[in-house]
This record gives sequence, structure tokens and C-alpha cells, in this order.
Amino acid sequence: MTLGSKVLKPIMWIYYSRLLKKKVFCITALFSFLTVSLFLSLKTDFICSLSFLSFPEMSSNLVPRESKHMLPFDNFCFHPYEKQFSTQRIEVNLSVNDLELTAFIGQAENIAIGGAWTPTECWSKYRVNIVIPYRQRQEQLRVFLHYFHRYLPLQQIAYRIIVVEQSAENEFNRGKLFNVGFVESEKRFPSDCYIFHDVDLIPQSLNNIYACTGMPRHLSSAVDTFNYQLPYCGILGGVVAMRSHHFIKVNGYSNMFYGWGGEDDNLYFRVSQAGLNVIRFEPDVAKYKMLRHIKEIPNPSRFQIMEMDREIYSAEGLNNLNYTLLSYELKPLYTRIFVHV
Ligand code: BGN
Repeated sequence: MTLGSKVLKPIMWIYYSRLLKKKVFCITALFSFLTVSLFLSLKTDFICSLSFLSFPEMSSNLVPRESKHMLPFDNFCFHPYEKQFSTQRIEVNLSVNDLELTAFIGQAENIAIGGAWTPTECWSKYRVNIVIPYRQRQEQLRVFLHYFHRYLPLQQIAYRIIVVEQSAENEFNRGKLFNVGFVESEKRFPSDCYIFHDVDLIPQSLNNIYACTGMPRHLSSAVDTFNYQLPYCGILGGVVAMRSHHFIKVNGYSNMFYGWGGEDDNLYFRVSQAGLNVIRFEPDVAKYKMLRHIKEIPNPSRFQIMEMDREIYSAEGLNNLNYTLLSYELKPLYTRIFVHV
């Protein structure tokens, strides 16, 4: 071995081992990065919980109803979230026919005509109007009513179910129907808390209290069809609870989204623009079952409408709402508002 190779060999060895270390380091770093990203993308609600736009909240932040009268403070209903509901479940009957629903109406206690209920043995701290946009989903509506009129009384909440049905002419406009539901309800039975609710979503935990929180709340953040995961942070579809003055502040939903998709993302935008945060409860509490139905075809113009509405949202929504009220009816299990929009 020459002197040159004697010196060169250790130098080369050090050089290559450093290179190898670098390689090993790079590969390890890349691998860790990919693992962490994968984990985070699977756990969208984890990222959402880090962001200030959305974080899990406690049921204890529920806002009681306002009352002009003296409150009978010694006779409040037991705080629903203090009860141990965790083991209790209500069975969802996935097919309820007309006869079964009629039999249910006969047995149901204390449900006032128009689908309103209030506890009689104590004074409910929470009172909500539940608004459902609707057209031709009779089967789902029956399942919904049959479930909710058993579920909500257990939470000892005063409530009314308001179904806003759109006439046949135009494409379905979910956002506009919510606006109509809000305006019509405020005229007839005002409430400081509203829940905007799809007819196909069934809450699975009794701890998911149907009342408003200080900030708008996305209730349906863990839906079975999304594998109980939040698909993206800015989602605000399905079920949303909002205090009335917040709904007015964000100018309600956009009236411009005819057809499927976009109006809920637009509401998220409106809420953020108004300086409000969207909050969510724990995924365990926010579990929902989605009733089966044929998937609608998305409206291809929804992206353009979204763009347009970003410029004009403060002049487009509740404050420029127009519609034709076709009928108003108090049904045994719900209030029906039939409307052309
Ligand atoms: C999104 C839709 C929402 C829908 C969710 C969940 C859009 C964007 C339009 C600008 N948003 O993709 O409306 O609630 O999926 O299904 O299409």
C-alpha cells in the first residue's frame, strides 16, 4: 500500500460515512414528515383544534334563553349535560311508515300542534327553533320526526320543529329556505337560538345538546358517511346552531345557491367575515348518522356564485330576501311553511 492510499483511504471512508449519514438523515426526515402529514390529514379535527377558527368546546358554554319575565330560578330543569347520558341511546327506526307515525302521534305526550314541546315539570333553560329545508323526502322526514320527538325531550329543551318546503318549480335552494324559516319563525314564535338542520342527519349522542353556544356551532362534525372525521376545517354543512343576533349579523345564508353545494361554505365565509368563530364539540359527542338517499348532482356554477357572493354578501342574504309564502300549517309534529323561492 502506497503512502497516498494509506492517507486517502481513511479520508474517503470518513467522506462516504458522512454521506451515508446525510442520506440516512434525509430519508428518516422525509419518512417522518410523510408519517406526520398523513396522521394530520387523517385527523383534520386535530388541525382544526389547533387553529383559532375552530376548536372543541365544552357543553358548559351553552347560552340560556333570554326571558323578559322573572325566571323561576328555583325550578330550572336539570342542566342536561350534567346528567349521565353516555350509556343511554335512542333507537333510530330507519323505516317509519305513515301508520306508525300516526300511532306515534297518538302516544306522544305533550307535543303541541305545530311540533312544539316544552318540559312541564321544570323550567327549561334552553329554547330553540329547529329549521329544516325540505322537498320530497317524506320517508326521511318521518324517521326524523319519530326520532327527534323522543330525543329532544330527554334533553329537556323547549323546541319547535319548522319544516320549510320548497315548491316544485326551481332547483332546491337550501340556504334561501333557511332564511325563509328564520324570518317566518321570528314573526310567529321568535327565539334567540336557531338550529339549521338537514332532514337526513340523526344525532347519535344525547350529550349533543340542541342549544346555542356563545359562538356559532357546527353540530354535525362527525358524520358516519365521512368516517366520523371532519373532511375539512371550513365545513359548515349539515347541522348548525346559531344565536339569532349572529344570524342577522352574518346576513343569513346566501340566496343565490340553487342546486347542490356551496351555500354552507359560503356561510363559513360570512361567519368569519363577521369576526365570529365556528366551534365544535368533541367528535364523540358530535356523532351523526346520515340517512340513505341518492346523491345529488353538484351545481356546476357553485364556484362562480361563491366568488361573486364574496363581493356582495353584505347586501345579499337576509336583507334582500324575497319569496312567496304559499301556505302555513300547524301539523301534529311540525310547523310547515310552504314556499316558492
Ligand atoms: C363540499 C361542498 C359543500 C358540501 C361538502 C360536503 C363545494 C364548494 C363550492 C364553492 N362545497 O365540497 O357544499 O357540504 O362538500 O358534502 O362544493
